Amino acid sequence: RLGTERYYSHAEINQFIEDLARDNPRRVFVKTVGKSYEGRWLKTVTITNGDARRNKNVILVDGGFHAREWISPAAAVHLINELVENFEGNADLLQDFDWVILPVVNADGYEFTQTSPDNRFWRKTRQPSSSDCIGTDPNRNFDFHWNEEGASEDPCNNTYAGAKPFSEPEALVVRDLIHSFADRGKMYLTLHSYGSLILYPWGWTADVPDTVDDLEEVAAEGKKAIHEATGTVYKVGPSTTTINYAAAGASDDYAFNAGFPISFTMELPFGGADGFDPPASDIDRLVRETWIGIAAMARRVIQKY
Ligand code: 0X9
Ligand code: ZN
Repeated sequence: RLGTERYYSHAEINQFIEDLARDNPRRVFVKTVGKSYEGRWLKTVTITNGDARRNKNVILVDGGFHAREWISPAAAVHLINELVENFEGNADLLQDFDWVILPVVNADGYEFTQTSPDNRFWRKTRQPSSSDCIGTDPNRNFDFHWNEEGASEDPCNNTYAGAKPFSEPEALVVRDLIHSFADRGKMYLTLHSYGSLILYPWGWTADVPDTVDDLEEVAAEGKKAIHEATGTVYKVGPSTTTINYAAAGASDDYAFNAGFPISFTMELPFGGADGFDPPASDIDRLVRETWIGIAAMARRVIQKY
């Protein structure tokens, strides 16, 4: 089990999920799903209840899209810990659903922010562009209304959409995961920071989907559970009007369009001086709180689908 006393590296997180699979061979499975631009292995962990039933519905969670949002991989790790170590308390969450988690999507960027204080607030990937500037915003790189709104064509911009859709190997990995669960994927959750928000589609337009009531109902469940547990006030709403900008080419819209009936970006709370840097002493509180929200949303999803 990884603790919450500090932020862990991508390599440590990979080691942790490998160890977990080795120690729980009937319930936990690790799969290498791709490689980052710089060659880091991207691994998913699938958590089941060990009953060997195939093709259950799936909840897909990822973290670490944006390099500097360190609390996101930490929350993904905590969720893995909870589902595996406290599996009796969470039996209902694994009865008819499997969970698939990719804790650090942007492994290169995450590593970059962790190896020098100067790079702490790097956001993008690390693949060079046509200019001297490095990196693409992986959350503008998906091929759904790509580069139409709230994305930049300037490789030096923090929201650079990339030379073409899916130019980034890390975004391709998430795309393939999304499609691999297209029929049985019921909730897609991508963990970001910051803002204390649960955002649902669309994020590329101010329009809302026909199923807005379902999205609202599930998200409200997470908001309520968190408020009751800790007093933290999350805001729930359609992405574009809630975060106050449209941004096309993001993974949440892509997953929703691909068939996940529930798809959320969860923006964890502000922390530290810049919002992206909650002190290590806050990790435990934040990841526990996040898990409470996720579990509540999952329970509602399991009821509904
Ligand atoms: O802008 C983003 O990518 C996300 N916010 S962050 O501060 N973590 O960068 C929000 C994405 C919301 N979803 C869509 N716009 N589709
Ligand atoms: Zn983000």
